[in-house]
Amino acid sequence: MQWQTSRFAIGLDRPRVMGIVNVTPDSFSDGGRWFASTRTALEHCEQLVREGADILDIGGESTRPGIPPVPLEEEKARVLPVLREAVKFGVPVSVDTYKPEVMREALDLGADIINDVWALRRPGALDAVAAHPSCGVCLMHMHGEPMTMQRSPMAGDAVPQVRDFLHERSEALRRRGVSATRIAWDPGIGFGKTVEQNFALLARQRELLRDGYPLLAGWSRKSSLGAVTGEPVHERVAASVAAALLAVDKGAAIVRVHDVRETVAALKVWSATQAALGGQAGTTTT
Ligand code: HH2
Repeated sequence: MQWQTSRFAIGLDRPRVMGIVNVTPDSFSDGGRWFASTRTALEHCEQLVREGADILDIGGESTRPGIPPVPLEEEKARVLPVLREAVKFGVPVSVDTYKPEVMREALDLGADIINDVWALRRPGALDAVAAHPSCGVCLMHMHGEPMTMQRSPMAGDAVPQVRDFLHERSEALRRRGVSATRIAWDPGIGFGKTVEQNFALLARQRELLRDGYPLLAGWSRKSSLGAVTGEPVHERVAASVAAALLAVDKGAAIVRVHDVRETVAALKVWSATQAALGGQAGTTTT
């Protein structure tokens, strides 16, 4: 299987690691660390690529519960200068945004993937992606909106609701002529869900694979991990690696992580185990 993106058909014969680059002052786990200047953010991009990131995901607005939206011009000023250089690093670059204006400018600068936590529900977002001939898109499930989502999480069995939602969003995109090979799904861990619902989405993740879209999972440092380990956000590396490994073992094609080096090492162990079973692990075809 491959994920078609602007410049790369990303081979999914082995699990892929998406390294997070938050160019924000207020992200929940690394707010402010890569925000000081474009150069700082780019150094971080380079480090993630050295550590084995297959994809870089650049974001300029935190989705941390309760954080107000960032004005358009501010988001562009944060993301676009970093993107302009990051597209030269030889790996696919994704932009984490829900604003169609940012999507369009990012795609013009050569972004490979649009990663939208709103799954293209904002006016103009479907069209911004559909207007591009080949960019990849990650559709993520979110219940409610970041300002309030953890105050009123979704009710009932999350798994079929997430699947139905992502199915509907994919169909909306395909009706606009976007091929299925450009689309990835993300259950949206921590986005308007209880701890139990997040773990149900991991335990039963294979139910989200039936439509045939590659699955991207973002557990890195999330509060559900803190809920079970009792650890504060900066001490959740081991828990995050464990969750990434479980997600891959249950069929995720891509994991979105802060701690690239540790995740890459863990996934090499997983791949070696798969290879011993006679599987396809170990080859690279980005
Ligand atoms: N999680 C966050 C942001 N974007 N995109 C996808 N596809 N999946 C996710 O799980 C996801 C996401 C939140 O994490 P982070 O970027 O570290 O924090 P913040 O939103 O506070 O910048």
